Amino acid sequence: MRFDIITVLPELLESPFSHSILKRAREKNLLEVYCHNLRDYASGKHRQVDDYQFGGGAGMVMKVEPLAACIEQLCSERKYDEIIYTTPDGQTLNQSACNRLSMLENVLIICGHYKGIDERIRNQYVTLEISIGDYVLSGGELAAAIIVDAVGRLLPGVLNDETSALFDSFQDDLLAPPVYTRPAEWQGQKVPDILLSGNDKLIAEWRHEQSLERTRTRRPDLYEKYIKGHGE
Ligand code: 6GU
Repeated sequence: MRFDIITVLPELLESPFSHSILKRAREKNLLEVYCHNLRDYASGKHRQVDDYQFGGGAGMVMKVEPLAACIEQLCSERKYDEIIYTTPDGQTLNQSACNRLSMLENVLIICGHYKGIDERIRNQYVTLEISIGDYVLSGGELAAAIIVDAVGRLLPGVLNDETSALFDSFQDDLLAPPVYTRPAEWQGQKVPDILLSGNDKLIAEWRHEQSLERTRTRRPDLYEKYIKGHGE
């Protein structure tokens, strides 16, 4: 899978894809990530990418022409399955959206900045608008990094234990159960006996119960959805 990311801050996106799981995914050519500096597509002495908004008001707006030039260039090189704009007024990212995106070949992400991008770019090119939650970031780069991370790790062959993504929090609408590693006792806190029992069936049942209980107390909204879907 290939991501192209249009940004005014390419430096901000160097590190997130250069470590651990995503680094390995790129080395194995399962994941490609290319960042494009919007300023390279701006003209004039100042290579201006933003401008005052019509109608007045504080805050700059990302200009049409550099974005259009960059998008047109990239679209002439390959067909994109989605052109995503990261914005607080987009649909909130969730696991099912990540699952769907992980099945695509080419995805272009436009990182918003300042007051956002000129509405005409959204009308003309954008096919999907994504927010990562109900709070405001200073720019869309960290949101883009989150999308690539959450989607990239789902690609077949990226995780060592290919099944492990299936047991993530949210993958079946339940939160993950608690986990422990050595030592078996620390500061008077003991690892639950059942995890040391070696009984895989009982362990699986315990984990499922813990998932249910955790979801019920922490995310009643998810719990409702799960119970409705599974008839428990
Ligand atoms: Cl995608 N961008 C910005 N600037 N703020 C956000 C966001 C995105 N998602 C939540 N807040």
